[in-house]
Amino acid sequence: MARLFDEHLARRVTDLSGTWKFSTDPEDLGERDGWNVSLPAGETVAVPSCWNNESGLLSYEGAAWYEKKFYTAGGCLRFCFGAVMTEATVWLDGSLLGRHYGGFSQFDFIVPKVKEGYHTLTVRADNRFDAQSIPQKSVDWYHYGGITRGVSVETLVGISVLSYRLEYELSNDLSDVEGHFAVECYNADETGKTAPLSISLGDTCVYQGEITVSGRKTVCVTLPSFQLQNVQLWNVGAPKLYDVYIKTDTDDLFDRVGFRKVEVKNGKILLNHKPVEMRGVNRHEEHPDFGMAFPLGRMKHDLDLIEDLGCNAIRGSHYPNSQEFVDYMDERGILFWSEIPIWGCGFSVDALADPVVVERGLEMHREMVKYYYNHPSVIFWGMHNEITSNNEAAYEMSKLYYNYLKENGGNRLVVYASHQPMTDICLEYSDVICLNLYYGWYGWYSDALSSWEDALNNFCKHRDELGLSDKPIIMSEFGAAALYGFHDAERPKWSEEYQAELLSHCLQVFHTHPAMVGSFIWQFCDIRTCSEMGFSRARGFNNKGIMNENRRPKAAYYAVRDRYRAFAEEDRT
Ligand code: ADA
Repeated sequence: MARLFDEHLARRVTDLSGTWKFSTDPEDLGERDGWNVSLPAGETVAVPSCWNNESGLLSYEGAAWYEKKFYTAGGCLRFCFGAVMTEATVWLDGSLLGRHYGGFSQFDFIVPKVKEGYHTLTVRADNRFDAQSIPQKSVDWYHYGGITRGVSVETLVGISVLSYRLEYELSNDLSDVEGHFAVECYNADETGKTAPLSISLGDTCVYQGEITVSGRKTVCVTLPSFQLQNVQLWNVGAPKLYDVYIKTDTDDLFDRVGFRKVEVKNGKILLNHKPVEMRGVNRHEEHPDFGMAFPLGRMKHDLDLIEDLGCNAIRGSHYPNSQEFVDYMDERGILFWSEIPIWGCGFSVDALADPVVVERGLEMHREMVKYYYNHPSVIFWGMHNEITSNNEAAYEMSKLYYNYLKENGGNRLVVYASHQPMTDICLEYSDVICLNLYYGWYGWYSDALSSWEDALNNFCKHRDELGLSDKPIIMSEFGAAALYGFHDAERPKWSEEYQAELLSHCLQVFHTHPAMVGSFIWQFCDIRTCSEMGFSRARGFNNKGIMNENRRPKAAYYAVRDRYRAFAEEDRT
């Protein structure tokens, strides 16, 4: 899939991004009328894209069909999708390949014997919501639909490497690595086959052997362990990456990894044994011109702005971001919080207890772990955001996800964002306590800026009474809306001045509070949101960005930059 580097030299990969035939299906008649065999009418659109950015389709919710003709020299083909919002059904030449639920994760289908010639790939995307959707219909971002990330077709020959994970431990002094690779391989031949398999890590060959896979089967093999001495660590701002190259006689996979250790000790987050303060923003992968089909060039631009702010961390609110974006974090040495789109306020207690919802969420965690495991920048797995965490269903869900991520997620902290910390019964299942609080903004909080200190101190008392005093605290969301260009010397709410003052005040309070280890401003820039959010969202946008949706800075941008840069300077001295 789309990365910042080529993943394959030996494997043939054809990018299917570009022009596709497209038709909406508001009556849901496509399957009945055989659109999977041939899409009757339609216009030509670009993929990846969101259909909401096409004329007349801004608020279209329903099914839509995409069709692409492509040529192949034939063989065993793997169709790879970066993301389809939200439910995808895929056909090749009219035959069903499969379905995928969830708008923010990769998926693929392998078809063993495809003849040379022209073929038709058809996708039905559906962005409707029901009681078991993740997220639910009431969510604070726009209900986009479409093939939002890249599509490619790969030709698999002999034994190929579908995925891998590098599991490792660092020695106590962090200088040496003991690790092993686990590889997922597929054999495209009809009969069983043994092939050479080698893995290099940086300049060192860490495995050389053979692998045997039955015909047209996938296996996952854990390889013997290796040692590497005197490794350079991946660190914030100093991100050493090592190349990984996995090869069979007919296939290959290239990637990059980094070695670092993250842990919580004595109320601090330690990265490579040193306390780290997270200076972050919450960022949606959204732009009103592109929706959630966010272009690579704009990703770099966002990151340039985030670095200019003095940030060292980003929360990918509220779903797994594109792999390319996370590649950028790896190579820039920025810490990343990756989460799934269980966005609480929309979820009733019944939905949280619904086995279909719970399983869908678990599957999203499995996919997130599978695709992002080897990224050193990902130091937090986020289980959910602002669910009603004061009831049994939330407790059971948190326990299940926490245990899954702790067992399978590698050296990372597992967290969630809580908006009702005084009644939250799940806090034991968050390695760092992450609070979403809006003092100074929403009516159910005090407006006095001085209330932040009291709120924090009260919560710390509560945390200590729960016996959780070792857990550090992060302010994972706080902020105020400001309309870009609205200035007023009286600093009323919605003015740029009020937002700047509130954020500046909060950052200083958090930075000097002994229990706090970081902050994530809500939010990086204004985003389009959905009508369910009602009149509190002027222009149909969540306006709490420190920039507007076109990335034009508000006064808060400079106020935050002053604070974050000063904190960064303190870090250096
Ligand atoms: C919540 C939520 C965000 C956003 C924010 C707000 O904390 O997690 O997605 O909706 O509130 O702007 O109110």
